[in-house]
Amino acid sequence: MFYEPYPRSFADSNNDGVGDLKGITSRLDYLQDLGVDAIWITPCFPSPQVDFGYDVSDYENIDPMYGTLADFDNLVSGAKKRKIRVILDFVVNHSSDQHKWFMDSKSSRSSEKRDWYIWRDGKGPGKPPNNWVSTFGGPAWTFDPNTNQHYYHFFYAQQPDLNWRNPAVKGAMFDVSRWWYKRGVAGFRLDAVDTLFEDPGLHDNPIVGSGKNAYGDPIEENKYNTKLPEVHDALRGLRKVADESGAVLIGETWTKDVAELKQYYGEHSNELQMPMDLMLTKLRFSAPVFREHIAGIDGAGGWPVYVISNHDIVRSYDRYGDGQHNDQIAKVMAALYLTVRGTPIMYYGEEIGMKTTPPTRKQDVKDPIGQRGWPKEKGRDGERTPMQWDGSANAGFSKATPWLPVPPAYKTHNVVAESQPPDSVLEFYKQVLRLRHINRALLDGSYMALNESDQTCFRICAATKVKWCWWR
Ligand code: TEU
Repeated sequence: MFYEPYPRSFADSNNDGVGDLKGITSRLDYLQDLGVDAIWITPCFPSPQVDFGYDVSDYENIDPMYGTLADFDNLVSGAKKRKIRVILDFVVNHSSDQHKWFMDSKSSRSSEKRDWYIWRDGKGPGKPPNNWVSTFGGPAWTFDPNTNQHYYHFFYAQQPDLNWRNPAVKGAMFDVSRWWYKRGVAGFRLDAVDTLFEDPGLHDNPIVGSGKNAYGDPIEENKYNTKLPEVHDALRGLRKVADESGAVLIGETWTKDVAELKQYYGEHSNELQMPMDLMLTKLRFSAPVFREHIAGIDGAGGWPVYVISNHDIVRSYDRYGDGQHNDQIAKVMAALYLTVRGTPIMYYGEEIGMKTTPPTRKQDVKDPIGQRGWPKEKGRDGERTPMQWDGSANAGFSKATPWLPVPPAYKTHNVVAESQPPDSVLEFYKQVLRLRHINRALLDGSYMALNESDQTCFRICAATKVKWCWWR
């Protein structure tokens, strides 16, 4: 079972209100006891933190806010002692605009790094090269008056897209992954892989309908700037490097259907070992709906990777919960995704039934997309609130005021309070995970749905012989 501790919000060791690597290290016993086999840490590299670390200004270091490389090494060795592997987040599509590569690229048209990013002439004075809008609002192009060209960014302007068509960029990114593998990293979660390539002809994207999104932009189909076939070449390249170290690649793969998800494993199983099934997060709580979906994923030929929550979406507790039986529903969901054939990836706090608590006033919003899209888009603060460790001030996350407020529900839903009652969400998670680790059928058994006409979801596992891989 893979666990995602969002480092800002997991545990704060130096009491500055922001979580850090030493904080994660201090909670390794908890993670081991819970039944965690690997942790995926969202970006902890040096960053101006415009997108809370997804704007990396140095791929081969640790942001002082989170600690040092030595702290990272301690975390890896502490985890290893507990048979927990460490996975990092690789922001492959873009860097920060403060990365030295981009600063160099921006400095002049003749810069050696000019072609490391996507620079184009506008269609005319004040006009961007085409109609593409950023998924975080506004145009996907920003004009640089110094060199009189626009640069492309699928996300914020502070996150310029790297040019993956440039072999030097590819090589540099492959080297970054090697550098971390040598340091003991067991693999990467690859961020936003769909957005790696853009149509070189820069065709305008089709506009869908006449409405506007939360940012006031026209709604576009990302036909020419996402999911280009070249993405798979890049993944094959990254996989080759991963194979040198026996590492695993997880993909942030937002797919429309099973057929699309299947492609990410690679035709010869030579791309991602673990493309995430994020479609699961969009289903309503219904046994027949889940059954149909899981049958599709299980039958796709690859090793399924189930995700029900992460740092970008409303927590599963609220999404599947009916407002009355949320704890019970959280347990049903745990039983489901922790026992189906595949690897589950759990977001921190799911095991105690944490809920999403969005800000109620615009001035409290920290996530820029929430500031930009308020009130329609409140941003992602609500699912990033501090981990609720106990019933003391700040839920035991920090002695200082946390960077995001601790929701009132921490009084009932916290690790200490849920460690005693045998029917708590936490105890349920622990019991299921214990079973998962001792029962061969739950580890590598095959999947068969039972009672298909019934509204309840039963299944059976029969042990089969499969090649052992540590991430399974
Ligand atoms: O998310 C990519 C992504 O698809 C987002 O657009 C997602 O749909 C959005 O956050 C929902 O509001 C990844 C990271 O998970 C996210 O935290 C980063 O902000 C983003 O990449 C940019 O690096």
